[in-house]
Order: sequence, then structure tokens, then C-alpha cells
Amino acid sequence: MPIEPARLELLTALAQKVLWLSSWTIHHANHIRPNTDGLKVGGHQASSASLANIMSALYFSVLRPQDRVAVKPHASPVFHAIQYLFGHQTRDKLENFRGFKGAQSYPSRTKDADDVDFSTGSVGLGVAQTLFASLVQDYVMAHGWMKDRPEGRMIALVGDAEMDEGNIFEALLEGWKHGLRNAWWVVDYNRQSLDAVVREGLWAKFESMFRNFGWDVRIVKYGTLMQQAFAEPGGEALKRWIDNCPNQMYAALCFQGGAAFRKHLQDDIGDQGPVTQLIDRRSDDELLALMSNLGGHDMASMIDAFESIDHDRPVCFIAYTIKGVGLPFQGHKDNHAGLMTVAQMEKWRGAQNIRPGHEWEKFEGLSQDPTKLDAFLADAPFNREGRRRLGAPVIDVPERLAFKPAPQMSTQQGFGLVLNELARGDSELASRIVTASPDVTVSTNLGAWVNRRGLFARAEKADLFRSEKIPSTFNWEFSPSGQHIELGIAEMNLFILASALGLSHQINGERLLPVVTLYDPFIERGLDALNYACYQDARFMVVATPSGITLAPEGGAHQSIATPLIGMAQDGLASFEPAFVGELAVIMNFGFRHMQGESGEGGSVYLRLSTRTIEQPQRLMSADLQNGIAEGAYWLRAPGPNAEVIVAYAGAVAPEAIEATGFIGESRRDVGLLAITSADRLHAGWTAARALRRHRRGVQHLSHVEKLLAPLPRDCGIVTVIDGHPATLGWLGSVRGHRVEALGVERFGQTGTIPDLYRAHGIDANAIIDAAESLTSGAPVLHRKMAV
Ligand SMILES: Cc1ncc(C[n+]2csc(CCOP(=O)(O)OP(=O)(O)O)c2C)c(N)n1
Ligand SMILES: [Mg+2]
Repeated sequence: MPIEPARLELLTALAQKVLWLSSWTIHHANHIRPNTDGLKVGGHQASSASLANIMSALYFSVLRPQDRVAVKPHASPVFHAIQYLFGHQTRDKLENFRGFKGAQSYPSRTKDADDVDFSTGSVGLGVAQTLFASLVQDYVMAHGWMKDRPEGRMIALVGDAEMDEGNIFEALLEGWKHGLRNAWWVVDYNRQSLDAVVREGLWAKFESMFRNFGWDVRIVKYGTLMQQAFAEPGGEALKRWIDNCPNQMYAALCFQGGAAFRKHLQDDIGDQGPVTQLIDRRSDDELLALMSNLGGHDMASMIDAFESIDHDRPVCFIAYTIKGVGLPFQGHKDNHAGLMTVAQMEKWRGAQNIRPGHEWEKFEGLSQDPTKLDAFLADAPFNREGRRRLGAPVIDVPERLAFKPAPQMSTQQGFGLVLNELARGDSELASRIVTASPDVTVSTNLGAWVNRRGLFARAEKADLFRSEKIPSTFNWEFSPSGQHIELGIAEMNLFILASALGLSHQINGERLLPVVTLYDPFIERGLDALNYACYQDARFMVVATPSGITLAPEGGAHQSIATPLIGMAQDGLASFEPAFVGELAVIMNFGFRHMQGESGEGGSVYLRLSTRTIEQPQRLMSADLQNGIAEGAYWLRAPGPNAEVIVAYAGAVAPEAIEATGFIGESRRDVGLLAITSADRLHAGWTAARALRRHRRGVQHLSHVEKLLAPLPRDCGIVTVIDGHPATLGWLGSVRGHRVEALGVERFGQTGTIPDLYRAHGIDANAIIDAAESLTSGAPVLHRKMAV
């Protein structure tokens, strides 16, 4: 049904206002309150203009409060302008666009104040986030938690060059496997990227690809003016010319204007009667208005395209647009960083009847009745329920997580045991855990959990092996109540799913506790998505196993060296590398609480685990010990008052550290053994304490690591050892000025047994003893005898 003319008029006026406000925001940041040390704001003006109309159509008319949107990074000023019109964004933040605490350059859930649904910035990730957010909504619904909340659509506004990002294709395939619904992707088909003009015919590739994955594809190419012109005599010839015009040429002509279009049309078409008259009837300005009236810039066409969708299948809209439309550099291939000059802005301001000093007024320059515009905004369906960020109560975490102990275990095995115990029980905690793994469910020890809790799918699917009574260790049954999400191998998908699951409390008002597993080295494969998930403050637990060179014969290509440093450096992620299963249970317990902590306090959790079976200490978990484990370290053997050297280790090398400490203790005094469970938390606590002391003079607060190392004499040496990069623990010497020998792994790729590899990389007991010797004086230390 065509949109009512009165409504169309108001929407069109508001879209023009959005274009003005977003451009003025950028202009302001560059020319009026420059806040970037002379660095110009590039990449926004042209890229924003491209989407001003489409986003106005969505936000002012089509979206409902339950819908969520990932806005293309460079359309951030458009988003902020829309929220400003709704009254959710302040003028001060717009004036301070890109400045400290101002409106963010790219929409940010955590840093912006105007209700951003999904952060964007690293292109491709926000797009995939909408797909996984939709799957998570299905999960919440299938588990009966939607109550009477209506289903929302998850919408991405996608740059056409953004589609180059591989993670989008990975997500598409996963979406197809899971029967994706309620997702709309709107491709801003301006045929320009940052550097250049895109390849001819790209839309056809998009179209067939999306159709292939079961999506509905809607191409919105011609605006109303164009459609009317096509219906005139000669219109067919004009349409043919538009369709055949190469992208570069069309863009160049849009830049040059109506006269240039006229000349080209005349040269190409010649004198052909009706079409020539059609062109001649229009002035240069009218001709330019006609030729730039692509579907994406035509309110009626966009509203019609959106409103004609009457199903919940995923839809891809390919909306033709012009980058920088309406601005002096529209269509120019260099326009990504293009900015209007002061003179150009003055001219444009005049053309829109905006008086100097009134630039921020909501309806300045519009001829429509302000009360009508106000009422229209107040009545926009999207805006009816105000802010749409939901919350959910904290799920109780029991005092202790149980597991069935064994004298010898690996942390990976322990992880499976803890989850198995949770799966056996009927706690609220267990019911809110969702697991996922990129095709390594069984090999990361999630098998027992999945056996008990089942796989998630909207429709039941029996395990054929089971129904045929073929013996199999694993029950692979899908149902709407299942709690494991089976994923293909792509690690990017794993982290974006974790991001979507980990935001469920705010998006769906229902808390989920995602636990996702993968092989440690492949964290690097999904790292940008992991970073993205953390940036959005999504909450999840990453369990990475096996790790390091300790995975030994599993393969050199699977060894990880940098991940402990990634774990330390990643904001929003608390990283742990326990050696023993008892520690792991304490850490998981801490983790489930940490995942539910307030913004700024809680965060996500990364556990770097191992397949190495080692002897488990039998000990009582005192409150002190638990605290030490969660804070990052405790003395496994306390140093004496005259300690000459201590050994500080993390993770799977515990047996080597323990053995070496025994040897060293025979000829060096008071040797201590420091068990480090989290280099990350230890270091973060130290930095925070220093900052506190700096900012509040007189405060005596000491961090955990400072307290631990306080009893050591000044000339005591520290040997650190980890199956990972030595820098992970090398900083320990700086805490109180001790000399350090930092052992670790700096090369990778060679397979072998654990003893072979530990010896080759210098993290075995003898390497630790050598390091201790080099830090101390006295008689040679007895070494471990090598097996022959
Ligand atoms: C992962 C990543 N790589 C590179 C960039 C830098 N970058 C920002 S926008 C852009 C191209 C944008 O083209 P398109 O998606 O077509 O959007 P348009 O500017 O045309 O609106 C690039 C390369 C980025 N933001 N993220
Ligand atoms: Mg583009």
C-alpha cells in the first residue's frame, strides 16, 4: 500500500533534517570545535549521507521497540542525529563528536549514551552480530523465556564494501544451518568503498548468494521520480541507459551534475524523439534530481520495500545509493575522507534556510508545522517505549562447584567433570548455561554435558545412531530445550555467537551464561570477534584447550605461544591458567559470578587449559586459598625469611616447577614456589593499586602480588616459567625490584613428547634449576637425571 502523502512529507522532511544534522555534526567537529589536534574527521560525511534516508525510514517509521540495529560504522553521525531528534542524544555530545566523552565516531554500546544496540567499527562484525542475535532470540523463545515479549527483527545496515569481509559469509552459512529468521540486512549499495568504486555487477553476486542461502532478496534501485520518468514516453530508453551505465561513470556524473548527465545522455542516446524530449523537458537541476533519485534515497520506495515484507525469513535489501548524496562531493571516488569547506557549508546552509546560530534547532529550515513534526516523532513506533536496554537478575552461583576427583587429571578433563556435575543437577545456574563449540565439542571435553543437556534446535531431531541402537559414546539429539549450540569450524562465528549470547540479559531481558570451547591457538583466528564481543561488554566464558607446546604430539601447528599475552592485554576479559582441577573449579565459580558483575566490574573469562594429566594435590580449599586462586596467585610453598630464589610458574608446567624447587631447595635457602593462576588479574591488580596510590596520596593500598612478594629479601631471585611467551610473567621482577630469569616458549612448530619439547624450549626442571643457579651464588645445584 503506498504511503500516505502527509506521512511521506513529514518523513522526507525529517530525513533531510537528519542529513543536515549529521553533516553539521561532522562540520562542527572539524571547523568549529576541532577536538582532534588538527586531525580532520574523515570517512563520515559522504558515508553518512548515503544512509540518511534509509535510516530515517527505519527509525521514524518501520522499526518497533523490540527491533535491534547494527549501524554501519561511518553512519554513526546519522544514528546520533536521529537519536537527537528523538531526544535521546544531547547537543553537547554532538558538538563534541569524536572528542573525549563526546558522541562516538562509531556507534558504541558501552561508550555512547543514546541506546546503541550493537557496536560497530571493525566492518563485518556488527553484521554477523545481528544474525547471531536472532538465533539467540530463538533460543530464548524456545526455552520459554520470551514471556509476552514480541519477537524483534535484527537489522544490519551494511556497506557494500563491507560485504568483502569473510566473517559475513561464514555467518551466512551458519544462519542457514540454524534456520535463521527475523534478520534484515540492508546493503547500502553506493558502489564505493574507501579507496575506490566497486566492481560492476556486484549486486548480482549478492543476489544469487543470498537467494542460495534461502534469503528473500529485494533490490531497491529506482526512486519514485525515476519510476515516473520510466512511465513517460521514452522512459524505457532512459531506464536502459541507467542500467547500462558503469558504476564509475554514474558516480562521476553524479559528482559533475545535471549538465554533465545531459551531455552524456545526448552523446549516448543521440536524437531519439521521446527520450530526448523526456530529457529536454527537465532543467539541469531537475535532471540531476531525477538521476540521483535512486531507490535508497527515495522515502516512498524504502518504506514500500520494508513494509512489503510479510514473513519472518531473512531478507537482504540491496538499496542503490550515492555516496555523499546531496553534498558537493557526491559520487566523487575520493570522497570517503571528503569534508565540506566552510564556504560549501555556508552555501548548503543557505539552500536549506538554516540561520546562523540556529543550526542545532530541531526543525530549523523545515516548512512543516513543528507541532506536527514533534507529534510524529513522539508517535514513532520505535520510540514508544523509551530506552530499550533491558536487564535480568543475577543467577545464583553455589558456594562451590563440585567434581569427581581423581589422583591424576588434566584441567581439560576437570572442566568436563565440573560441567558434568552441573548437568546432573537441576540448579538455576545449569539451566542458564549455554555451550557452543566450533566442531570441537567432544575434543574439548564438552561431551558429557551435551549428553545430558542435548543440542539446541528449534525442531526436534533424533540421533539416528541412537534410534538404530548403534553403540556411540555421544548422544547427539537436537531439541528446543537443548543447551548446546553446534557450530561449524569458523572461530569468528564462535565469538560472535558468544557476543550475542552474552548480551541476552540486555537484549532479551533473560540472562544466559555462555561457555564456549575451542583449541587455544585458534583464539587468534577469531581474535577480532573476541575483541569485539568484549568491547560490547558481552559476558561469556572461553575455555581454550589444549594449549601451548604441552599438547605435544597433537601437532606443531596447533601450539600456542601468544595467547597468555592476549589474555592479559584483552580488555574486558579476565584470563586464567590453572594447573590443578581444584583451582579450576574455584576459577569457574568466580567466573560465573564475574560474568554477571556490574558494568565496569564484571567481564568475560578466558581459561587456558591443558590436556596434560598431572598429579593433583589433595588439600583443603580454605577461603584464603580460594581468594588467592581468584586473585591470581598463592604460595604453594611459602618462602622462608632468607629466600635466595623463588620459582613462579603458571599452568601445565607445575610438575617441573615443583620438582625443580625440590632440587634447588637442597642447596639454596628458603626457596619458595609461587603458583600463578592468573598473570592477568595479578598484573591488573598491581596496575590498579599503583594508579590508586598515585591519584589518592596517602592511600596505602597494596595489590595481591605486592603483598605476596613483600617478604622476599631484596636480592632474592625469581625464576618464572610458563608454557607460553616468557613476557607473561617476566614483569614480576618489577613489582619489588627483584632480578628475574623468565622461562617460556618463543618458537613453535616442532612436535614431540612433552619431555622432548620442554627440554628443547628450556622449560623443564633442569632449565628451571639452571636459571635459579644463574640468579644465586653458592655450590652447584644438583640437577635432575635425564632419562636415557
Ligand atoms: C575490519 C576493518 N577494516 C578496515 C576498516 C577501514 N574502513 C572503514 S570503512 C571502509 C570501507 C567502507 O566501504 P563501504 O562498506 O562500502 O561503506 P561506505 O563508506 O561506502 O558507506 C574501510 C576499509 C574497518 N573499519 N574495519
Ligand atoms: Mg560503499
